[in-house]
Amino acid sequence: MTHSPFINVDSFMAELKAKNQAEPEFHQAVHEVVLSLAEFLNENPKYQKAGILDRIVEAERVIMFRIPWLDDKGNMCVNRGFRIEMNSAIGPYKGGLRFHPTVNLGILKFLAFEQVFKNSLTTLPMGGGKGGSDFDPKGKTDNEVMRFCQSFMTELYRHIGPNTDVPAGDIGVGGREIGFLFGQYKRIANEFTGILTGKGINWGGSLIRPEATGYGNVYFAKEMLATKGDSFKGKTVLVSGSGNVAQYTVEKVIELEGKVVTLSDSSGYIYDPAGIDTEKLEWVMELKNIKRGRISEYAEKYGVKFIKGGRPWGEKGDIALPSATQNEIEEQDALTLVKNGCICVSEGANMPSTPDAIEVYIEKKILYGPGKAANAGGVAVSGLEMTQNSMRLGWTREEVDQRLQVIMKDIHSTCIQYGKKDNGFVNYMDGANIGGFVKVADAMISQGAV
Ligand code: NDP
Ligand code: 2IT
Repeated sequence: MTHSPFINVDSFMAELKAKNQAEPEFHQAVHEVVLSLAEFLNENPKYQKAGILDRIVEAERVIMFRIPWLDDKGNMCVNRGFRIEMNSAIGPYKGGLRFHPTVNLGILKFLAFEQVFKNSLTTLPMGGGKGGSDFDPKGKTDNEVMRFCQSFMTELYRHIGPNTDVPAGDIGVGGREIGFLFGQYKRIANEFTGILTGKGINWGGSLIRPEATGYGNVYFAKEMLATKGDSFKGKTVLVSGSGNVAQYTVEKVIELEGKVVTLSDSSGYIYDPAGIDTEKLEWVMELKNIKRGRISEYAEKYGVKFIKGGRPWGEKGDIALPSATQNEIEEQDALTLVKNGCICVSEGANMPSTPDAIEVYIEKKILYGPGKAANAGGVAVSGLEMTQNSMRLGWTREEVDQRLQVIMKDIHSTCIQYGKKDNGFVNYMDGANIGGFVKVADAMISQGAV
C-alpha cells in the first residue's frame, strides 16, 4: 500500500477488499473506522508516515486449525477453529471466542479489528484478538460440547497464555464452555493461570463479569441520556437477543426503572407490553442458560405475542439496546425506530447497525453509542479479572461494579473529547474510533517497525 501523507478512503478500501476477498463484515468494520479517521489522519501526518493504517488492518497473526471430535453416537465430526491475534501494541491479545455456524475468517477479523479499538478505550492494557469456530452448540449435549471444547483447546493452548493471548466468551461461549476449555488447558499445560476470563467464581473468575457487558451498556446509555438531562426512568426499552448481554441489560434497566418490552433469538421476538419484570427475567435466564430453550416459550408462558422470524425494531420504544448480533438493524429499521420516537440506540452487540442505519441515527441526531464504546464493559471487567488473577486476590461485587462504572464514564468522556463537532453535536462513532486509535497508534510508533 502507498504511504502518502494524505489518505484516500476509496483507494484504501479498494486495496483492502482486493487483499481480503469475500470478507464483507471486515470491510464494513474497517470502512467505518477509516471514514472517522480520515480528517484526523490528514491533520496528524505522523500516523500515515509511519504506515499505521496499513499495519493496523493487518492481523499480527492468524491461526486456523482443524477440530475433530466425536458425537454421542461415536460419529467423527470436524469443525474449523480460528484465533485472530490482531494487535498487541498496548497489551496481550484479548477478546472472546464465538461458537456459531456462521463463523468464518471475515467475521472474526471484523470482531478482532473492533476489539483493538474497544480494548484501547477501556483504559486497560489489552491488545485485540478474537477467535472461535463454526461449531453449532444448539442441540448438542453437554458431553458433546465438552468433547468439542477439549479438542478446540488441544490446539489453541499452544498459542495462548496470561501474558500472550487471553480469550473469553462471546456468542455460544458462556460459563459452561469456559469451564471445559479451562479444564483442558490446565491438563495440557500443567499450570493454573489466568489464560481465560469469564471463569467460575471459585476458580479464578471475577464477580460482575457475567453482568458486565449488559450493565456496562446501560451505564453508557445512562451517560449519553444525562447529556440531555434525561434518564432511563419511565422509558420503554427495546432489547434484542436473550443471551448473556441481553439478560443483564434487562436486569440493569429494571433497576433504573425503565421498562423492557422485547427480547429475541434467531427464531423471532416476543413483545410484552406490561414489561419484563424481575420474575420474568429469572424465568428467561433459566430457559436460556439451563434448559437452553427458545424465546417463543416466553410467549406461551406469559400469553404475549411472538413474531416468528421478526426483529423488535418495529415496536414503539424510547431506547433501543441491540444485544444479539451484527447487522441486525438495517436502514428501514432505523427509520422506523426514529419515526416511533426512539431517542437513543446503544449497542450491546458488536456492529449490530448497518452503515445505512448509522447514517440515519446521525442525520436525525439521536444518541448513538457504537458497540466498541458501549459494550466495552465486558472486556473491561475481563481486564479486571486478569488483574485479580495476577494479584491472586478477589475484589467484592461493589468494588468491581464501581470500577466498571468509572470505566464506562471514562469511555463516554473520551467519545466526547474526540467526537464533539463545532456545532456541539457529539458523534460518538467518530469519538470512539479516533479515541481508540490514538493510544494504539502512538504505541505502535514508539515500538518501531512491528
Ligand atoms: P449469547 O450466545 O449469550 O446470546 C446471543 C443471542 O443473540 C441469542 O439470543 C441468540 O439467539 C441471538 N443471536 C445470535 N446470532 C444470531 C443471529 N445470527 N440472528 C439472530 N439472533 C442471533 O451471546 P452474547 O449475549 O454473549 O453476545 C451477544 C452480542 O454481544 C454479540 O454481538 C457479541 O459479540 C456481543 N458482545 C458480547 C460480549 C460478552 O461479554 N459476552 C461483550 C461484548 C459484546 P439464538 O439462541 O437463537 O442463537
Ligand atoms: O466482544 C467482546 O468484547 C467480548 N466478547 C468480550 C471479550 C473479553 O475478552 O471479555
